[in-house]
Amino acid sequence: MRIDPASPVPKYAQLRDLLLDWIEETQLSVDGAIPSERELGVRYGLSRMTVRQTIDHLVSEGKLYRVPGKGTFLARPKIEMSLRMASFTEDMRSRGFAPGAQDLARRVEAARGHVARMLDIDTGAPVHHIERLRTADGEPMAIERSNIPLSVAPGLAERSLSGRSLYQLLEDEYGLILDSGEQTIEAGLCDPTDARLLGLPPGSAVLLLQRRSFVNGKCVELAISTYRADRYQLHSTLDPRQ
Ligand code: 16G
Repeated sequence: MRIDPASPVPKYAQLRDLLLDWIEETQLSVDGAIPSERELGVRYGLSRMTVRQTIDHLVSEGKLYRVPGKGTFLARPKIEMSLRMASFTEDMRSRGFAPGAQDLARRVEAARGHVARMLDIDTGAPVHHIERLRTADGEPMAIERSNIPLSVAPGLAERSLSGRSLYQLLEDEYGLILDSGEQTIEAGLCDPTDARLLGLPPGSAVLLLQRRSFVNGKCVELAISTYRADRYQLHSTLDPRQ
C-alpha cells in the first residue's frame, strides 16, 4: 500500500493507517521499535513534518511512545474497562494481572452533601471512607475512593484490607452480595496529587468514574475513582433493541 496523493484523506492520516497495518502485519511486539521518521519519510515519499504529525497523533492516542534519543516504540494495548459488577481484584485476575492495593487513607467521617445524597443516607450519618491506590502487577492503575455507610458494615474500620478484596470482605463478613449498580464515566485531567500517585505528569488525561453499588435496592458503596486514561479504554457491545 502506498500514499495516494489524489486522495481527499490527508497524508498524515493515510500514513497512520499504513503504519497501523504495518504494525499488525509484522506482528510488532510491545516495546518494539517502529522505523525512524527519516526512514518512514523515504519509504512513503513524505516530508519529515507529515511523518512527525502522524507519530504525534499515535503517541497522543497512546498507541506509540517515544524515548528521546532512542526512537518510537509500540505501547502496550489498553485494558478494556470492565462494565460488569466485578471487583478490581476479580477483574485484574481475569486478565492475568496480579491485583494490588496500597492504603492511602481510611477513616470514618460524617457524610456530607453529594456523598450523603448518593448513598441515600442522612447528612452527618457516619461513613467509612477508604482510599486505595490500585495496582496491576505492581503498576499503579487507579485511585479508588469508596464510601460505605457504617450502618451496612459496622466494624469495617477494624478489619484489615491488606491483600484483600473489599467486595470479598463485604460478602464474607457482612453477607453483602452486590446485585446491581450504576456507573458514570467521564473524561478529566489528573490533579497533581493523584498524578504523583499514578506516576503520571500532572494534567494527564484520566477517566473519572462514579459507581453506586446496591444490595436489594440499598446503596452500599459510592466509589469515586480516577483511572489512567493511557491504560484504559471503554468497549461496549451495542444492541439496537435497547
Ligand atoms: C471496583 C469498583 C470499586 C470497588 C472495587 C473493589 C470502580 C469503578 N469500581 O474497582 O467501586 O471498590 O472494585 O475492589 O471503582 P476489591 O474488591 O478488589 O477491593
